[in-house]
This record gives sequence, structure tokens and C-alpha cells, in this order.
Amino acid sequence: MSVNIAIVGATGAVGKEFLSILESRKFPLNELRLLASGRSAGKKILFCGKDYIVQELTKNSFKGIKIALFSAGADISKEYAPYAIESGAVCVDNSSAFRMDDDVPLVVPEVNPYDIPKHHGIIANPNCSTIQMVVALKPIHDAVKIKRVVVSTYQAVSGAGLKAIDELKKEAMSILEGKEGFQRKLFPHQIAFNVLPQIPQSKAFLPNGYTSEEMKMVNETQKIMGDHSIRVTATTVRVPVIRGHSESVNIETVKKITAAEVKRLLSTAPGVKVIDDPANQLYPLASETAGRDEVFVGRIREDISIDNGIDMWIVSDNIRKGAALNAIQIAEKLL
Ligand code: A2P
Ligand code: 11C
Repeated sequence: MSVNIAIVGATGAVGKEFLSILESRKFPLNELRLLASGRSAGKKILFCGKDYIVQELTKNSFKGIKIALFSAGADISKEYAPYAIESGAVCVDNSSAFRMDDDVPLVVPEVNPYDIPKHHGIIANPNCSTIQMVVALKPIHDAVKIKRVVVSTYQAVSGAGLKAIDELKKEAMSILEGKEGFQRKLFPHQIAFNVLPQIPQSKAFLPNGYTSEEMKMVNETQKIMGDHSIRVTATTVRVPVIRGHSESVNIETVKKITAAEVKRLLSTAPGVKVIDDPANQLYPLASETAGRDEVFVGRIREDISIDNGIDMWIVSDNIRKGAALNAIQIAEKLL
């Protein structure tokens, strides 16, 4: 069955990845409608050898659309998803707008595909740093039940959109050329050759001292795994990498599991690839995982500081599995 698809935010970092994945997975498309702001209306985008014209997003953009893939930020989703639903579309929303709503499934197809049919017009795509973590945690949770997770992230600038990539490149060039007075537009501090413990860059810290990105990792993990007893604490950090989020993850489990058992479990888990050969200095790297679909796990070892603890290093392409691919996998399951 071929369907009519709309992409909201088609000109953005995730929007472009939607197009590349729809093409490579031969998604059964009838009509493809590319939507963005008025600034992009009339622009041409090449898809499957044909030019498509970007249209300005309006409340009338969704007539005849079966699935609307949203990735233009939470405000746009909140404003326009109701019009898409009114037109009969199902929205797969990559923003944070509806993720924690009780009647909105929050889905990672490898973890909780059974939540998809519970939707009422919106299925939320989780935050990128949460997606890659839960894909690796689910098989362990099923085997020995996870009590607590302590995660620190090393997140690529592409998580903050195309403008962030541009700022990193320009700032790096300006520093390398010895120029002074680089005008930052996005990040509150130098991101080139630096590490910023604040994501998102624009928002104030919450009263509990965490950032909203950190609280997404806490709340979304519990919702996706369907277990609110899992305790999570996160520190989310921006690094000068263009693509690919890396995470240092420590877990404490109810029952003991060895590192060898974790490796065995993860090597057959859906969507996971284990790269863990310390003798040959092999472990997942953001530079090698860009453009790949899997969640890569390595440095798997038993935590020497507690009885039932495991440490691991998880890397995935934040724009792909962390956003566009996960949303398209949901759309495929919807069909
Ligand atoms: P545009 O390129 O016309 O601004 P990114 O996350 O890479 O910055 O991309 C954001 C996406 O959201 C872009 O496709 C952008 O379109 C889109 N967008 C931003 N503001 C609006 C808006 N008011 N209406 C529709 N799309 C928007
Ligand atoms: C980042 N994780 O890397 C963010 C981007 O809630 O979907 C995605 C934010 C979200 O900056």
C-alpha cells in the first residue's frame, strides 16, 4: 500500500535525513509533501531523481496526508499537529511537545512496538540521547532488571540543528586562523575545541539543577521501558563533534550479570552492534557510526565499585537512529 506522506521541517537536519532514509528503504510513497517555513517556500529538493518544491506550512497543508513526519520544533508541532489529525493524518512527532502526554505513545520500535496501536493521532519519537540508550538497555532489563542508570553524554552539535553545525565549523576556522571576536549566535560559550555541560544551549536550568535534556533521559527512559521504578540520573554534554552522540552508561541491576553475558545478549539484540575488542583498540566511535543505522556498544565491563554493576559505551548517529530512522521505523510499523 502506497501512502501520502508530509514532512514538516523538510529543509532541516532531520528533514533531510527523512528524505535520504525514505529513499534508501524504498518506503511505499504515493505523494510526498515537503513543508517548511515561508523562508523556504519554492526551494527545490531532489528526491529519487525528481525535484520537489518546498511549500510553506499552513493549517491546510495536510489534506489527503496519511502520515505526517514532524521535525520543526515543539512549538510548530503543538500548533500544527491538531490540523494534521483533523485532516485524518497520523503524526509521528520528533519534538518534545507531546512525549510525556499519557495518551501519546513514546516509541522505540526495538523496545516497545506494542505501544504504537494505542495512539490517538500522535506517536512521539523520543529524544536522540534516550533512544540509543534504551535500545541497549532493554535486553539487559528483560534479563536481570535494571535498578539504576547513571549516564553522561557526549552529544554532537547536529542535535541542535544545521545552524549549530555551521557555528562549530565557522568558530573552529576562526580560531585556527587566529582571528578574534567571533560572533556566536547559538551556543552560550565557545563550542569549538571545548566541552559544554549544558543541553539545550538556550534554556535555563531547571529548579532541581538539571537541564531539560537530562530530565528527558530520566522521564522518557521510564516511559519507553514501561517501568517507572528504574532510577536514572544524567549529565548531558555538548562536544565539538558534528554527528553521533556518545554515552558513558553505568547500570546497577537487581540480579548479577557478567560482562560476557551482556556482550552475548547485546550481540543478538535488535538494532544493536557490539564493537568491543579492547586488545585491538576497537570500540564504538562517533566518526565511524555517522550514517549507520545501529546503536553501537563497547567497553562493556563489570563495575568494580558495586556488586551488580555494568559499565558500557554507547554510540549512535543522533540524526539517524536518534531521530529520522526511528520515526520512519514507526511509520513502517503503522503501515
Ligand atoms: P526553514 O528551513 O524554512 O527555516 P533544523 O533543526 O535543522 O534547524 O531545522 C528546523 C526545520 O524546521 C527547518 O526545516 C525549518 O524550516 C523548519 N521550521 C522552522 N520554523 C518553521 C515554521 N515557522 N514553519 C514551518 N517550518 C519551520
Ligand atoms: C540535542 N537531544 O542533541 C537534543 C536534540 O527533545 O528532540 C533533540 C531534542 C529533542 O541537542
